[in-house]
Amino acid sequence: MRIGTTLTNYIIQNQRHIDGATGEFTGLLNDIAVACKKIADLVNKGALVNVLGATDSQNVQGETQKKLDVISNELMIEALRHNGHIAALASEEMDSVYHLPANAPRGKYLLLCDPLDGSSNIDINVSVGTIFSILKAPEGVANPTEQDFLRPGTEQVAAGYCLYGPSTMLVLTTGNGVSMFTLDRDFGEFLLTENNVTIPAETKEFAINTSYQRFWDAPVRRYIDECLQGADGPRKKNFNMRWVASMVAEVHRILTRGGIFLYPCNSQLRAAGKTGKLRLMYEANPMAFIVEQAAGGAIDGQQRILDIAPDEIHQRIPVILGSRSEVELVQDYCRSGKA
Ligand code: AHM
Ligand code: MG
Repeated sequence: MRIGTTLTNYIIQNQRHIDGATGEFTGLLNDIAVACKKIADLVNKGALVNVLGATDSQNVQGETQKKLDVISNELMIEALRHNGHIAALASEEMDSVYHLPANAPRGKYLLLCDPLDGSSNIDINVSVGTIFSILKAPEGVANPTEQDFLRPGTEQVAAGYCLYGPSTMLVLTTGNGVSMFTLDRDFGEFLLTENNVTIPAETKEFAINTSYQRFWDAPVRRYIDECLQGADGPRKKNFNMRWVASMVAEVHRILTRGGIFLYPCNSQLRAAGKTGKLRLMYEANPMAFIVEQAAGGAIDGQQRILDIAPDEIHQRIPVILGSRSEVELVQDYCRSGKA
């Protein structure tokens, strides 16, 4: 598709090729884009509109919510609840599934989202993002339950994220490659700036929070240790390292120039009764879909993330994603359990 095409045009043109398309999917993506533009505006204005800092509430995961976490969640709901494009919504910031008002028309999609990912970066003016995942709703169910959301990532109809960085960018897959759109603030529209995004298979850059090093399992320790040995070690090349602490920014970097991102489980998380840090439904699945559509890999260590059958909506899992050959190497180490 032509570079410079608006997101709306892009979606309409893509939908023409889908049998039985009614325009509802176009409407849904437009709703999401509207919410993202509003969030982008607030992130951009920051302290000027008093949206920085924490609230005194916690989310279901026991994390203190930032003001912008709560506001972004409200903006997503506001953009979607009366338009008839979704049947229900689930969010990292809400304990349970959000049901539409009784009088609101029901659509045929389920939306899952992390309204503002990378919360620890909000107050320090570093990139944050919104992540979303779209599933088909079960037919004839007015108020879908949590059970209806528990589908493996392979069933996602679309997934994407909006990165609030120096530029605001919306990155989208509908299962037919990955496209990037940049927000033209004068124009108020997301315009296509890159099509058929492909992650290079090889890389020399890794991203992991090394402050947890003493809690890592042996396979992760081995992989990172070999990267750090650089040209003197078994990898025979020097590696660079990055850690933004915003998954959206890390994935965006990997889509742009390759790399591997690891947020493994570790003994500290396990001691706290957790199975990982990142959430399967709001973070891992949509990012895995995008990364795979860009020729990369995404695993939990042992298996492909998209194949995981979820047990519960706020489930956490280990995430390793990025350049395919690196992800496969980590998987080999994890499967053989070698130190
Ligand atoms: P959040 O959804 O509460 O913002 O947490 C998810 C974020 C990811 O974007 C990022 O990769 C990770 O948490 C950073 O965690 P840490 O501070 O442990 O390095
Ligand atoms: Mg998050």
